[in-house]
Amino acid sequence: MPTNLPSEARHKWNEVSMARDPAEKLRLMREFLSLVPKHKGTAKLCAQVKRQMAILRREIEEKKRRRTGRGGPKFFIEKEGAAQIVILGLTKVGRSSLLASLTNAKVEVSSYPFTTTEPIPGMMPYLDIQFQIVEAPALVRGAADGEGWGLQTLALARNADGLLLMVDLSNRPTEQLRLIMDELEKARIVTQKPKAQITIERKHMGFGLRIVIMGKLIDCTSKDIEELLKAYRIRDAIVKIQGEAALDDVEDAIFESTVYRPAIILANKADLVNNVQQVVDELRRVVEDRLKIIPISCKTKLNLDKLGKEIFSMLDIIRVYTKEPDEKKPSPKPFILKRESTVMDLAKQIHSDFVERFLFARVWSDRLSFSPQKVGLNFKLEDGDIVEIHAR
Ligand SMILES: Nc1nc2c(ncn2[C@@H]2O[C@H](COP(=O)(O)OP(=O)(O)OP(=O)(O)O)[C@@H](O)[C@H]2O)c(=O)[nH]1
Ligand SMILES: [Mg+2]
Repeated sequence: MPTNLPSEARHKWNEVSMARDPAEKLRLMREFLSLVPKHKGTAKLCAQVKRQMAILRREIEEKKRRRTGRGGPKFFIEKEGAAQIVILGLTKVGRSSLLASLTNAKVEVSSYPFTTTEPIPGMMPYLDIQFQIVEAPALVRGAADGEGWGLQTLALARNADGLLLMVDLSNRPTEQLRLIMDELEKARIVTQKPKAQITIERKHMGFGLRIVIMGKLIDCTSKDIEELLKAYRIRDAIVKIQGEAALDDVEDAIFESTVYRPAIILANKADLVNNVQQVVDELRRVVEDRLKIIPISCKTKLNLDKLGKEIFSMLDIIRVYTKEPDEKKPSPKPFILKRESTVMDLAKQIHSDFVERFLFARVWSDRLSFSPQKVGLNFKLEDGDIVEIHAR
């Protein structure tokens, strides 16, 4: 999204980012739009800002409703368990049926559309951990622009650790999948690991600019990034760049960061169609092989027993068990870490000062030629490892 905005517009956007009060933010966004010249090159940006304005308006409404005690749908569900997984799909695809099959949640399944009107969580046991599965209200076309419960639903997806994209095999599934993918894209949620991941964390005045490059810059230098940020009057922030990023990607991130959420496609109601494989192939073409597609049936329970494993592997996580030096057995409850995590990541999760006090660790695992093995902070952990940390 190369925009070439006039400098007044860039400065205005800085005011938008700094504003805390939603009504004030909304007013500044309107002013920002009036400063953006309207042409093809800025159309995408304008649409995106309008979407953010729609979300703000909803938030303001929701706050008002709560003040007057009238309730209303919630935006977020507090995370529990090893990960939060949100089920997204059009109405009547069987989201509630799936939630009821996988978890203990009490949900209403019905043959009428739009039965679920607010997010409903349930806990799904898998091995010795639990996933929190959340049924989101149905997606409709235009969700990302505020249709139906679209904004709440996509906010849930943005906040989740992973997504189950559900379609009904008996009812034009490729169209459903296209709609879901379109709305996710508009909401800047990608289901494929992006080349670049950029976060801009605004800091207090006088903090200065800190640019942390953990990946590679494409056709630009950190000086260019500094210049760009200054053009937006962003003077105090930490900018983190992972992967391969070009200057345009950084400019994109100034407006709204793209988030990556891993996803699996669940093709439900396989019991209703005879040519399941053929329809699954058609679905595969929509996502160009990028996502895993699993035919299921909530009615006959087809493949439901495989979902725990699939979710676990989609999330790229490992379970690590800690042991006190003077205990015989490790704690039964594992720590959940990202794949490729090290002893240092584990130590950080246990306690903020554990890394400074760290002496050495001992690791037990069948994959090692002998156990326990004495290791340092950079030792890479794997699923099932038992770790005993020795600290000062
Ligand atoms: N044949 C068949 N019917 C199913 C299956 N899964 C769900 N259904 C039926 O599909 C209808 C809708 O199911 P729900 O689970 O309520 O769907 P939902 O996606 O939660 O729908 P809303 O919350 O209303 O948007 C119900 O009549 C279910 O019995 C399935 O695998 N096979
Ligand atoms: Mg439902």
